[in-house]
Amino acid sequence: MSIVTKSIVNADAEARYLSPGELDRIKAFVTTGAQRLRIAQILTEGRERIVKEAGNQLFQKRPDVVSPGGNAYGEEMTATCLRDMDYYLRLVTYGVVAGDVTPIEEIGLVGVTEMYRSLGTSIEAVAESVRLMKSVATGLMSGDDAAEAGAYFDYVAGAMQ
Ligand SMILES: CCC1=C(C)/C(=C/C2=NC(=C\c3[nH]c(/C=C4\NC(=O)[C@H](C)[C@H]4CC)c(C)c3CCC(=O)O)/C(CCC(=O)O)=C2C)NC1=O
Repeated sequence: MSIVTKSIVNADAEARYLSPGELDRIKAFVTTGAQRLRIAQILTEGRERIVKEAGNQLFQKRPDVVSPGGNAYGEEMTATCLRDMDYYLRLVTYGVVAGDVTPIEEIGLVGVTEMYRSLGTSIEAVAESVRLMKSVATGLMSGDDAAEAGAYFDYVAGAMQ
């Protein structure tokens, strides 16, 4: 939910006008709108390159995951691994557009540790893939945009403990 919808739901639940604090937060959201949309566009247009380059870097750093016995060994499993990276990049774009990590949390982080444990996937390696995507993606942006986008990648990687 965006900050706008969330504030309205909260205010209406108490049949009151939006508070000065809520209006300030909505103002900040609107003011940063152009930047957030620009970032989402760069990530969306660059998604193939971001996933591919970060994936290659991951498999160089962690050859064990794509070696016999590794969780992403074989063409099909490697493709599934890259698909998961693409999932997280997509969720980052949702967070950037919403200006809020809640969509990322709800769609991709609730129960993530247990899920990867049950799949035999190293969550540390998934977190590393997110950090590598951050580095490739922020390399496509100016400093301010990179800092804003980077925070969402950090949030995802940080949740993968
Ligand atoms: C949008 C929310 C969402 C997420 C996040 C998600 C993740 C997800 N990743 C999965 C599998 C997987 N995920 C990986 C990923 C990796 N293995 C590694 O060693 C690497 C470190 C890593 C890539 C960076 C692999 C290889 C599998 C297949 C594992 C298997 O079938 O044994 C599965 C099991 C079912 C399937 O194969 O599709 C799920 C549900 N699904 C979702 O709907």
